Amino acid sequence: MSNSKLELFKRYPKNPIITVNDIPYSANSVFNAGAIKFNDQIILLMRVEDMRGISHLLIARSKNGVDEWIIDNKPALFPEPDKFPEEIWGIEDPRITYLEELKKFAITYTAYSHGGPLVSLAFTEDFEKFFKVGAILPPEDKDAALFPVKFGNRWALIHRPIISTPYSAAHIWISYSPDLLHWGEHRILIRAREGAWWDANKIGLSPPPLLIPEGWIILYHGVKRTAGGAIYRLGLALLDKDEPTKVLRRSDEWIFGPREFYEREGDVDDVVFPCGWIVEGDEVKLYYGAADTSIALATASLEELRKYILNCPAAEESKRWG
Ligand code: BMA
Repeated sequence: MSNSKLELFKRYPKNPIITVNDIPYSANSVFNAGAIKFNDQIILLMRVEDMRGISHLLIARSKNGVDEWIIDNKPALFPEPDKFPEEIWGIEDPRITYLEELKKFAITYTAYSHGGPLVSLAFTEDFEKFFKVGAILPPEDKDAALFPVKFGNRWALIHRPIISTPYSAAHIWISYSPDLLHWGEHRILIRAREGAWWDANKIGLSPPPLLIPEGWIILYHGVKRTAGGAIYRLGLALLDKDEPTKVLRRSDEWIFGPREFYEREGDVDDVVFPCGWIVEGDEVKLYYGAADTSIALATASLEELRKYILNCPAAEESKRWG
């Protein structure tokens, strides 16, 4: 059970907000959606798993980001293995970042290739037409999102190479690029902890980094393996504003985890998996996949999130149990 006294993110009482029954064609599930505000509407780029088990991305739009979703009747982005062989088993888990300098939205998503999952990139200016760049990092790699700005003339990408093995844990990495295509300067950004921790052995970025005056807020998922299966929960970190390779703070405790029936039971039990959040005034709307089955919403005060992360242990200290 997560700490019930501290509730930074409050669930929308009518969760889940979108289920497979809302999809206008036959599908198995709808979950893990990227989110962005565009033309006074909130857009969700939702992962839909079809009845073969292969995923594509479908758009839902709403004025208030809560209800009255208008859902497209055909996918925005779908696997095109003829042109992009790495998409043979589907495309999943999009994160959207607006790149002011290019006046384009960048979508980083997981392509499921014969060699395992990898990071792919696409652009759009209007959420009508999309331009796929293709794979930007080889397998195994996923949970990637771009920062919206450059750091000293380089773009920065957070991602999670390597699925954990008995010999190595899956940590969150950061890499840099001059052109969004060629990536280097790879290094570990946030380490998975070890042993009994909620974020032991396998972690990954959830939505894209969120800027506050003190730095970039990172919301990440930690996967705890238990005899009953894995539990996906969420924690926070803070990165330096100008040098995002520097981790300033990290929460010891998870701040959100599966609790309600729609998070605890589904195609994959005990999963909360956000790929997008939106800030409007002081409200942060977090869109998360629930149990790999539906999409749910939770909201937080940005000021409370800020206070919470600023009171978390400095990164050095929080390694003490790791
Ligand atoms: C992760 C990703 C997510 C999924 C989660 C739980 O590895 O594949 O798409 O929601 O596992 O199954």
